Amino acid sequence: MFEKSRSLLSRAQRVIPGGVNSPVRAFKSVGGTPPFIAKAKGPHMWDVDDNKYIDFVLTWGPAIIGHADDRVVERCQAAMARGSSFGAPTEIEIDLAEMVVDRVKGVDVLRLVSSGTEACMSAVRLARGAVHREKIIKFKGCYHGHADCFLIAAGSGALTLGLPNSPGVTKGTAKDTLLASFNDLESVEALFKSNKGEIAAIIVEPICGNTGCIPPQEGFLQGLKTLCEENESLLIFDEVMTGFRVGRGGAAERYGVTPDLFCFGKVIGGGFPLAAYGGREDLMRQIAPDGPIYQAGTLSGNPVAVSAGIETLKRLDESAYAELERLGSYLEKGMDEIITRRSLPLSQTRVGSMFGLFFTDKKIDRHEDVAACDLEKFNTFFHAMLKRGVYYAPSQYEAGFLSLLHSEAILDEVLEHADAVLGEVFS
Ligand code: KE4
Repeated sequence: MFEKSRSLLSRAQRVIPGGVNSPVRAFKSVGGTPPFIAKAKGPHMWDVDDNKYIDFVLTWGPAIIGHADDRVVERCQAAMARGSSFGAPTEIEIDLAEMVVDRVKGVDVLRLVSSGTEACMSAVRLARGAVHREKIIKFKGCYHGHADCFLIAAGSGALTLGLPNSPGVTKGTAKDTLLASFNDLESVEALFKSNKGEIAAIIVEPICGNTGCIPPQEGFLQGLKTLCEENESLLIFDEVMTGFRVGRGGAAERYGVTPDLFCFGKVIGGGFPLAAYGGREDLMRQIAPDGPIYQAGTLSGNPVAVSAGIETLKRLDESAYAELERLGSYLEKGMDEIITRRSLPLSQTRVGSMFGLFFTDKKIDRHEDVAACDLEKFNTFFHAMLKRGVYYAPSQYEAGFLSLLHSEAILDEVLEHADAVLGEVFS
């Protein structure tokens, strides 16, 4: 089933760390050989051994209108024929920026960059430079890319001082990142109390998407905003995954909480290397060349990526989000029926077309709860579904995604496989 992928993996491992260009693709947490993908179209991918998959990863979120959309392909080909990058301003960068400003309340000005990491690290630099403080608060289990200040594990002790969670991250960097628990406002208040006047910002995924999918509890996001206002710190929503995924205006609109700064990625680039950060005008005007806070990028806003982003966002109108909600609910209800009929120790989370399936019967409120899941059973489920042509994210700590093309017929196929597989896994 995976012969060609196996031989490609050993060839790849000779010249690329782990044979992959991003660690999660190596299937380390689920084991086995990652399929090398040959092509994708709509809700499907095919690997080099010609196995076909219903794709719930969607390149970790971007392919919300489906892979290789005809109009996106057309627009990108036309843009490419005019030159892929000029290192100079273009009109379509303004078009995309105006689309985001129009869709997202609280974004007055934004800057396009090339990855979610770049967006998040730039937003943190801006916050620190604007309020002249050095510390930030992030949440255990939230991921904001691989910038040093984010690769921090929870330290011990009440102060929850950060510790590097990767070699190469200095203690000097780690001391300025504090760790709190998601959906736990007291853990945030404690950090503000023990670091009075030193915290520049909170950065948070408004819906956790990197420890499975964990929605915010009622009042949590507003509570963060209030704590920031009381402490003259800034609130940064990392909407790299949720932006334009969970609604036209992202999670900020869905939960009615407007942060000071936003980070976007994934969907905004329609599968191309394109991300952005933006927010309050008084803050964004401090970014060079308007202001002194530096950030730059050779390929930022390149016309091919921007063309893909514009075409994708154009397709994401209210009817598209209603359809994504309908399909998400269809899958959730179908899984719920199986879980109830078979009385399985599984719990589901979902926000629109972003979902989590956790191998525990406990409620999932934060990262610590996910760590208590039966990861072995998840791995068995993952591989059994993969063999049946359903490609879940290769980790219990990742979210799943639907596209507009994951029709009810396709979801029925998934549910049939899931029913059979879960029967075996829990027999
Ligand atoms: P990138 O630098 O990978 O474009 O974005 C980093 C990032 C920032 N913020 C959030 C909320 C994110 O989810 C991400 C990246 N997400 C992972 C998926 N869990 C990307 C997959 C990967 O690392 O290969």
